[in-house]
Amino acid sequence: MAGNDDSRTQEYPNAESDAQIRHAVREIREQGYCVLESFLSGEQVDQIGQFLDAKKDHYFGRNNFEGDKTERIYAILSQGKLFQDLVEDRRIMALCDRFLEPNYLLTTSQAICIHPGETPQPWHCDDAFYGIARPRTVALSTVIAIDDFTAKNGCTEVIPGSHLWSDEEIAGDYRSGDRETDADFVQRMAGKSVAVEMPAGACVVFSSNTLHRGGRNSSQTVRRALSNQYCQPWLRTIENFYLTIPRAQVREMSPRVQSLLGYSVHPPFMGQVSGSHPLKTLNPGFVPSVFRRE
Ligand SMILES: O=C(O)CCC(=O)C(=O)O
Repeated sequence: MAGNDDSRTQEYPNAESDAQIRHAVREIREQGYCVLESFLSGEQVDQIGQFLDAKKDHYFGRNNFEGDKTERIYAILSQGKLFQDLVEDRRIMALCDRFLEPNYLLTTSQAICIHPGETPQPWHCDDAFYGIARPRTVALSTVIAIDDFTAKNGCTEVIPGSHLWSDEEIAGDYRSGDRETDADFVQRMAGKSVAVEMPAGACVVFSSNTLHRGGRNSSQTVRRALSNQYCQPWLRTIENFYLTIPRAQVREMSPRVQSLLGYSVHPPFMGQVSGSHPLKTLNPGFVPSVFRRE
């Protein structure tokens, strides 16, 4: 995996969080995932829970992957500073600094609420659509629990160690369509998976090439979560935030979030706008040079 320079965590000088990050880096490297306990405060959990409850029943998935009993609210960071603060949380940024190249991007930011009766998602990796040979590190995913995550209510499930599997070893996982491409895949994974049970406010972080899925919800209540995911600065992002989030709103966001949304240049010139830095597009009246009158 990328990022062997331990000095980079020194950007986050608090000794306790530094130790937490070092431990998390080790776990992600060794088993493909880690859990950050007490990631959110109780107040944040309550506020996000209330927000999600107010939005309930309008965002059901359209296929077995999204989940027809699962609600997904994409571009959730557009819904307030509360969500933007989580996108640029210093612990997550420290992990991204370790696994991704500078100028990494936010690739998706969504709420995932699994309703009672939902079946397990197909086993998948969040980077399956990038044609780069495995094992690779091209993205980092987070799932933040807004409810206690249990094996009964559809907590995230992971296959420890699968981030190190080759393309041949992983063959049969979900790529597109409705289910895993190999009918035996689920059987082959049985006994290898871990249900990531964790309290509300905790966060599971995993390498994008770790096999995982949202579990079956056989409880009577909704399992609510947020998922922010980050990718290398030279990849196409899952969500097209340029077209989702109005520039007037991006203008009010922090410099870090602006950069994560792609208002940044990956040297020497990836992301430029008709020869200008993309941040210039946030100035009212900006006109790309190609459209300017002489
Ligand atoms: O909701 C979860 O626990 C995981 C969801 C997931 O892996 C996905 O939608 O890509």
